[in-house]
Amino acid sequence: MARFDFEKALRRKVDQHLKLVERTNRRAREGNGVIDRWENPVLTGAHAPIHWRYDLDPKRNPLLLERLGVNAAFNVGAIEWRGKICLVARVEGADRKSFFAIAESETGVDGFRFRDRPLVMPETGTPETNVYDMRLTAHEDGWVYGIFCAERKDPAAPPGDTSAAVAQAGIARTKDLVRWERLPDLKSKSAQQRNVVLHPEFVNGKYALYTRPQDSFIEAGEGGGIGFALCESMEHAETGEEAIVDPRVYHTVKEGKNGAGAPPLKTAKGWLHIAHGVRPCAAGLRYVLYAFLCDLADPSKVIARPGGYFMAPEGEERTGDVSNVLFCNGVVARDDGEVFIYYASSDTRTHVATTTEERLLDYVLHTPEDPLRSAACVEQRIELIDRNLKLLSRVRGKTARAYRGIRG
Ligand code: M1P
Repeated sequence: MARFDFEKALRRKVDQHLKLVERTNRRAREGNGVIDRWENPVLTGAHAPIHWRYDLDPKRNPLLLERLGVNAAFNVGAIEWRGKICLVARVEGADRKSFFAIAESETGVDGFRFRDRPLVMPETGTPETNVYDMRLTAHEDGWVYGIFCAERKDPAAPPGDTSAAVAQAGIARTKDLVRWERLPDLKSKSAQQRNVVLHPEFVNGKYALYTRPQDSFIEAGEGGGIGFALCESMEHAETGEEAIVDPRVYHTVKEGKNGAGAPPLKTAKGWLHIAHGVRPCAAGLRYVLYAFLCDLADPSKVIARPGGYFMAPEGEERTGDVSNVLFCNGVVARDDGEVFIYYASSDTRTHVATTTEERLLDYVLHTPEDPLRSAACVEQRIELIDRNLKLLSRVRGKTARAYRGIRG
């Protein structure tokens, strides 16, 4: 049998890895006008550096076997940082535990590379089993906060139940994206908290949090909806009542549950939110992305609520470890109005969609609300159709002629 050539095998791996991290990305086909998708995912498990996964010492690992595999890189928090876009990814090891790691890129659409080491997140006195889904907020108090889900086995679980878990909001802060100070977890009246997001500005002199009060780990039960609560301090964050600003609603894209995404973007017309909505169906849960706008002076008040979703899983996005899921917890808005929406598909990989503040505002302000009944939806659509038909019958020119030609 031929002798295993360690050097050659490693060379092959390095070449393959470089090809992946250096590949350029291209805007994908025409979209819905609201956003543009890009052809390649920007971050995957395979982007994890080789030295995170393999022991590169030929004496200890003569056959170059993978020792600590990486399963996926998804649900990223995002921030523009010293001219680059930094993503704090949920990297999931082959052992199912997630950890955070920063990948950065000059362009925001390709060339993301993980830093040399994953992020070291200090534990609290009650260590969690799993951490994931960090939202990054550059707060006006001068800190960058990372709020994430800290999950522990339910101490009240009966013997033999190895699944019951408690999700709480973990809180950390940093000034350099290198050293992270862990603060006590958020205290709230809710048994479970996931998808907690810190508002970037003080509201009435207090910190403001978007929450998701739930009574059980997966199901919303009697709870759910996107909540809003104020708290005095982030060093001992504790909320009182959580007012529901965006509730779950029967037979909509957020019937099962919903959750705030990235911190809202401040625009001239209001605070713009990108959130996820979940509906149950025979195939399980379907996660889509939707948007809404809140009042600038009162961020707990929704002022525009377009119906339905603006992004749902498409093509390869539909399948993965948890299929039929789009999830977004990281958005970057640049000073020139360009917006990068980082979203994950099916709990497996990270993609980018680009748009502009102008398009997003047009979308939230001029897309009609969900009228909540089939008959009302038909009425809404016929109103659009009638206006268009009238317009088309008057308009001359090549496009109108071509369009008249394809009509039934
Ligand atoms: O598996 C889909 C998502 O499920 C959870 O989100 P939510 O609490 O809104 O249902 C999270 O575990 C999330 O990480 C995951 O992507």
